[in-house]
Amino acid sequence: MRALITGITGQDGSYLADFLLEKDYEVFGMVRRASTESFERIEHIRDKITFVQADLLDQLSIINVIEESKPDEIYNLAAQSFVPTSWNQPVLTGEFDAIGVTKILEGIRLLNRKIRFYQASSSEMFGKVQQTPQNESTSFYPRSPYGVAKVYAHWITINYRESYDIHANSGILFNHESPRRGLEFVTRKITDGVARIKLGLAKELALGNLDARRDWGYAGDYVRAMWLMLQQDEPGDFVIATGKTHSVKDFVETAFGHVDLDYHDYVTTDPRFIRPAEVDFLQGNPLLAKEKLGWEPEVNFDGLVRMMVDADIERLKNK
Ligand code: NAP
Ligand code: F7E
Repeated sequence: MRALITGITGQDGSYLADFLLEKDYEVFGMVRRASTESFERIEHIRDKITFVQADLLDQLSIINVIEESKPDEIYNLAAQSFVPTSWNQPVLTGEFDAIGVTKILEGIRLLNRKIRFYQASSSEMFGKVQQTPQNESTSFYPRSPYGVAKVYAHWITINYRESYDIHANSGILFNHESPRRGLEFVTRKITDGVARIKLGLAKELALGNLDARRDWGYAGDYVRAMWLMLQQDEPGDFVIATGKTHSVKDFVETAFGHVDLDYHDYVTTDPRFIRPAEVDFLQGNPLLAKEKLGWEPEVNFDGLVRMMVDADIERLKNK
């Protein structure tokens, strides 16, 4: 089997590449041109991946990589994925995260409609939640340009499924984290901060809204669900989540507690990290994924926090 992964240099792309290589896939990774490489997360497997250069902004480049890699499956993980940036660069976020998806679907439509497609949809589409817990039929109410762009991407995926009979799938993934998570996202910011404080490299950690609640899972578990979707006879939309919700404060408390520190001594709040519109509460219902895909998460909240804190301490120990 041959798979093309867009966003292979990102958190999910790296775990998915690990997973597919284990399954003996031939893996093609779409990367964009940069003056310095950002291959850190895939350094350990880079000789097993065939890299193809393209950009979500460039339709012809996408057509060329599909033609070159001749994939059975395409996983579209590439995106501008940081919510705060979507207010500073709303147009770019729309171009990447919404129209970029149409460009890949157009490539499939023109070149080979048998290619199975995975779209990285997001719990940010639920935004100001209309129902709890959120499932595949909960209405969307996005609260950021990122969320709005992902709603477009979600519906264009469904539209190409219905219009052209393409095996196009949308995974509505709730927040998933790991030691490979980008440093600006709250979980990794916290575990990196805890590690620095524990090792004497920092004195405090400034955060924004500590009351926001998320359904946090482990990225390594979530990429398995992406693959499972593409193995089904029928394409579909699936919520992927743990079903449990925790506040940012819970995450902070657990992370500091893991290294025997009291977060009250170190955490400050800074209005710079407060968003123009917030997603206050998310909790997914992964029942359909359990029933149809046989998918369940293996790492729980405490296990995830410990894994991330330990990895950051190990990384920073000799600095
Ligand atoms: P990430 O770590 O930020 O990775 C994003 C990837 O997209 C990087 O490889 C980046 O490449 C690539 N990219 C960005 N703009 C591009 C462009 N114009 N052309 C080609 N490649 C481009 O994100 P992630 O956490 O792995 O998330 C993967 C996907 O799932 C994203 O679509 C995200 O929106 C979605 N999602 C994530 C979560 C989550 O909790 N992690 C939940 C739901 C949905 P560079 O290395 O060149 O920057
Ligand atoms: O924020 C609060 C912040 O940036 C989580 C992306 O992968 O998941 C991610 O989006 C919460 C928010 O993730 C800080 O206000 C407090 O309520 O880690 P985050 P996100 O916005 O939920 C979804 C599913 C995606 O699809 C996205 O691509 O934490 N928060 N203090 C903070 N957030 C950050 N970043 N930094 C803080 O200092």
